[in-house]
Amino acid sequence: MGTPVNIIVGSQVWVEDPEIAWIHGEVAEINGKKAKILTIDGKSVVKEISSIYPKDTEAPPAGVDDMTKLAYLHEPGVLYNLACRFSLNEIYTYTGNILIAVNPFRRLPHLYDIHMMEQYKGAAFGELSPHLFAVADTCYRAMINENGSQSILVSGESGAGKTETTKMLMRYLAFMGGRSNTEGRTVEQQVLESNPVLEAFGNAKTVKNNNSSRFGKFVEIQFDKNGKISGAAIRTYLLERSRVCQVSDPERNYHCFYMLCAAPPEDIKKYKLGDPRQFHYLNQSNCYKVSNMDDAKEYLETRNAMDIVGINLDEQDAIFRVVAAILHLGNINFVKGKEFDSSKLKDDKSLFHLRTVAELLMCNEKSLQDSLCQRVIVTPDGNITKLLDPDAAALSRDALAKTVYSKLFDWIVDKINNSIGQDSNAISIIGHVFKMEQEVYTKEEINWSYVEFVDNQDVLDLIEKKPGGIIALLDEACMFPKSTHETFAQKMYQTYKAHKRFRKPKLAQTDFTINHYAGDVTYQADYFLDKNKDYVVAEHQALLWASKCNFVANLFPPLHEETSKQSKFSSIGSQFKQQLQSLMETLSTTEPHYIRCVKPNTVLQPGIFENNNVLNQLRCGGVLEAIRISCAGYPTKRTFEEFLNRFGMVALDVLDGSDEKKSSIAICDKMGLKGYQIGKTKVFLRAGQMAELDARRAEIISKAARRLQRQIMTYL
Ligand code: AOV
Repeated sequence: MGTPVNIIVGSQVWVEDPEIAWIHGEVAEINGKKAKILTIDGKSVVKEISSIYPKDTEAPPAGVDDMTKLAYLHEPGVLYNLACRFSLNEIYTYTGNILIAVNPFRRLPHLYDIHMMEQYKGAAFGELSPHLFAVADTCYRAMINENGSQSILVSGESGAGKTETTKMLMRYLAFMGGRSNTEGRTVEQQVLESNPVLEAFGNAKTVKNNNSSRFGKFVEIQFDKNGKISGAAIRTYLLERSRVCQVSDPERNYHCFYMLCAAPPEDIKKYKLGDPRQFHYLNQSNCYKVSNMDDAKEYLETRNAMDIVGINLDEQDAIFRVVAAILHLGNINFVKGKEFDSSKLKDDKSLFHLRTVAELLMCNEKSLQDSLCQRVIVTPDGNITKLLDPDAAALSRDALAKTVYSKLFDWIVDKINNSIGQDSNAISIIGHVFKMEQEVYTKEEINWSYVEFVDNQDVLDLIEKKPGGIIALLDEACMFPKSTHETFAQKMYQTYKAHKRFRKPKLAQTDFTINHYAGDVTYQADYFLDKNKDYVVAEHQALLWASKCNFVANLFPPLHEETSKQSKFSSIGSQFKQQLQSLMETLSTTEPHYIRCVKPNTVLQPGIFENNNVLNQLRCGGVLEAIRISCAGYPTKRTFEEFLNRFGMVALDVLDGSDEKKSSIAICDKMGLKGYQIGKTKVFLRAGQMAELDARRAEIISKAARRLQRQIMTYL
């Protein structure tokens, strides 16, 4: 960010504060490079001048709807502006072409109703208050006018509001591109209804969000040349598999498990379910209910949404049979068997659950037990059967549960895609904040000087490079049966100890920190390995492929020898990378629009704005980075009129009453500003120059006030 200049005694400034991030104060003394500041909480602090920022005393009390309208584009200014707006329920703010959306944690129904949609329809961007509908509308119109694909990138941490934002975007696009319902279900209805289905199977209550999507999502909505919705594609990334069999208090497993346990009695009977507290996969946590969520009602709604997206009743039955089977599977326990290192079912209860699983999955009971308690190892001399001890058998059981669940999830996503229908369409990312800025400069016919973009290739190399990157090490670790997250972490510490982007946090056993361009992120290597292993155990595949239920069998088609060898070690890490790459390719051919969601507090309550927390998200989300980049250009733009109104007084002697442009140049020159630019209608100032002018202005005002005071004194 711009280096603050011209801080003088009496300047209103922002000072760093450990509790509220930035606090407002007034400079009381300056001593060389340090300043003493009296802060509004009554304290006096001494800071390096280079660490304090000028506060715009003329900022409108209700904030500005676009950060680029701030006189000073710096971190505290941005933060304070968001906080002001949030307190007035203004949750949307632009930063140039990025829309920042702060989660209100309360329903604001009017904000998204049909009247609102009508207003934004066709309105020029920036004409109305910032809104996600404005982004959607701009996108829609650009698509029609330029006949090119568009993309909207919605980002933010867990619980920041991405899913809600995406839903509203989809709703707006359905409003714009919908057509009257003639042939039953419309595409847009199906697109909207795909949400509850995906959420039932892919969302769960976490500490950070009561309805957290445990997968990445990319939604493509396709339009025909008349601007009507013609298809949609939903791509999902990296469902969190471990949650199926490991839940920590106070979180929950995926919603569908609790919904099914709250189903009408006939379904409960059919699937041999009951109280969720009896199931190991659910009772590891004491949390069974989510506030404002009625599982029984959600069950019926999910069934209904399944109808709409084209999942027929037989398929629905099969899906819930699989969900129930997973719950029963979790209750199969093992104890030591007769032979060395072998295992057998613990008791009659376990036998009951084993039988129920076999029944629900329509597979052979004995084969099911064998697939859990033994492994066949293929050697050049033939196959050897290895028995599994009780711990290994329990792991095998969990692996089966995870595999079945993730295949089920993939099936649902595929099904939705198939029934909505695809209309192939293709379509840029990053560096774009930049391009837009350049365009403004070009329009104003001013020189554009190249601004260096932060290069983070070294971070990408650290993660992705083959061989030697973190993902490559992870893949390698997954191939060694004996590796643990400790050995994986040790290997990383050793390999990257000299890498300037990699750090081992003090005291950490298995954590590691990567210094990304936007800041440090610490990752936990615990369970990294487990989450990375995605291959299907051959025994499990064979068992389920033999199922008498077509639905189940089709989730586990046999693999070709060749592909099976290869894909066996295509870990989730590499898959994820490949998926991301293809997403990046799609995005690089489209026009991106950015929405950055911000979570104002960690208690998920309305009305609370935690400064440090928000700041962190702005830093990591690249918002401040985007601002930093624009600061490197000409962050402050003012029309000649605005400029003269504010700064005319600093150079009354040089004003040319007839020409605003000449007067503006004269003021800048008299003030000795370097590197500013004059456009056709605006003055473009470099970082800090606004502060410089303001300081001069404040000086003149205070001198004038003193003079006036002296005059009054003389009269008295
Ligand atoms: P996420 O998608 O960003 O988290 P969500 O979209 O699920 O976050 O939002 C979390 C919760 O915040 C929602 O369930 C709503 O209660 C509330 N919320 C978010 N946006 C709004 C809004 N515009 N108006 C009212 N309430 C809102 V995650 O899926 O965890 O990454 O994985």
